[in-house]
Amino acid sequence: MLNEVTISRGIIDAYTRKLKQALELDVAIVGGGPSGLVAGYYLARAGMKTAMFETKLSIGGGVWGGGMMFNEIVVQEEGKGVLDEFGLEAVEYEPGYYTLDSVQVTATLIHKAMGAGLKIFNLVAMEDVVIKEDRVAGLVINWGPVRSMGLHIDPLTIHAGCVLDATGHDANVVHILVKKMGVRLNTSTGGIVGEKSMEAEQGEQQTVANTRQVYPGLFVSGMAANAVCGGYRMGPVFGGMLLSGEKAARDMVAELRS
Ligand code: 48F
Repeated sequence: MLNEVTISRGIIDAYTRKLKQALELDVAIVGGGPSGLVAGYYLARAGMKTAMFETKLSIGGGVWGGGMMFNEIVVQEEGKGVLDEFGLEAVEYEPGYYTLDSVQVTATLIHKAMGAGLKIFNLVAMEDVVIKEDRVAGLVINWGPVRSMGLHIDPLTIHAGCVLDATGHDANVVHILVKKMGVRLNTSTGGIVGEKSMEAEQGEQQTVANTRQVYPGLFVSGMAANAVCGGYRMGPVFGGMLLSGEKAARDMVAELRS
């Protein structure tokens, strides 16, 4: 006979165990889009204790919807290596342009990243960062719905060796840091440079070039990298997002091992 209370206890105990294990991390990733998921995969595979915090119910950010809700994405030649790493088969549309089903891409990125050891907390939002000795040293977190409903409820805190802002166009982690701490960033102006309009070729290259540590302990990837360091948008071509996640992971592993 199924006992409803055992079901409840199992969920509460399992979640509590998972959350307690995430209180002290090597890397905390904010945002569950493609760059964050790819970073999470490579970090976990490198043995880094990594967790992802995503404010929404679903993980995957801007991949699900493809281009204007046509649920296909394009990946160019440069991103093919990451697709192969994830076992994602692409259809060559024209030389150098591959199409993939966006639902399959999202599901696969999540599946592989979790299989590698990434822990994911959906419905959990970053609302602030922890600062220790002029370094970002963790996150202040709260339930996503608490934040979106503006409820007056104090948050909880986690510590992390590095934080990755993978929150897309909004670059929410960097915005909070600059707003509250008035710090100087590792960008051309020292501030948030801002995202430019559409130019896919440059945007894709800049997404990778802009992936970096912008303040001690705080890295940026994906559209957040272009929003913070200044770069064009590129729309539903995703090679740069995948390569940005890979580079962010590489840089954070190097930082944590230094
Ligand atoms: O925007 P998003 O998919 O991140 P990305 O890795 O990829 C960008 C592409 O999807 C697309 C594009 C491709 O050409 O331009 O836009 O840069 O996902 C960002 C995720 O961060 C979450 C948000 O809900 C989304 O799923 N997020 C934003 N703010 C917070 C957050 C926050 N404060 N706490 C937790 N999650």
